Amino acid sequence: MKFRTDAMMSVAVASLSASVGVAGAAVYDEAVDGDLASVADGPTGFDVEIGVNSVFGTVGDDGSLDEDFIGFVIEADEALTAIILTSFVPSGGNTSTGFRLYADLGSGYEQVSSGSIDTGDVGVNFLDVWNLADVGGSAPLGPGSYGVVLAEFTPNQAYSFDIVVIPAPGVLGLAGMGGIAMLRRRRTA
Ligand SMILES: [Ca+2]
Ligand SMILES: [Ca+2]
Repeated sequence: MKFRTDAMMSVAVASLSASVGVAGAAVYDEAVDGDLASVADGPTGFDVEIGVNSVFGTVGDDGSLDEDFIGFVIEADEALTAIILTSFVPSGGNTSTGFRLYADLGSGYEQVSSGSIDTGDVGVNFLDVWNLADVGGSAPLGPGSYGVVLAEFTPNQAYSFDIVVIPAPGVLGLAGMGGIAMLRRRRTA
């Protein structure tokens, strides 16, 4: 039973990913669009769209602290299903970089979860890793202003990650299936 519900979830997620993958989505590439702002300066805005939105950057440039802070808005008819690390290339003998979730909970952006990445985290959806207690408890996350911060003192750590946004009606179905899966696990436990 557990296998079947997990498989059903996998199929649902895969079909969702496939359907949103064809939609137009945005790219923020520091090499093209400029260095992302520091935490103190507030986020550089990223106009995400339904689909898989990709961010490419480096932190720690020039041997001095370079934080990167990107902010994006999930609209009322959208939901945030994943923030997936797609690459990480450490340098300078360091193996990890801070990777933190921010949100504007009504009085400006603040950190809602700490965290960090290393090369073993490529492919991981950080909505399954971060503490989401302040932003609804679990993915998918609803409408709001979110941000991601990367911070590292070692020069030239390169990273990329995807921000996956879906239409809100699809979220209800997925959340419903998740609820069913949880119920079934509880029954069989
Ligand atoms: Ca940067
Ligand atoms: Ca920066």
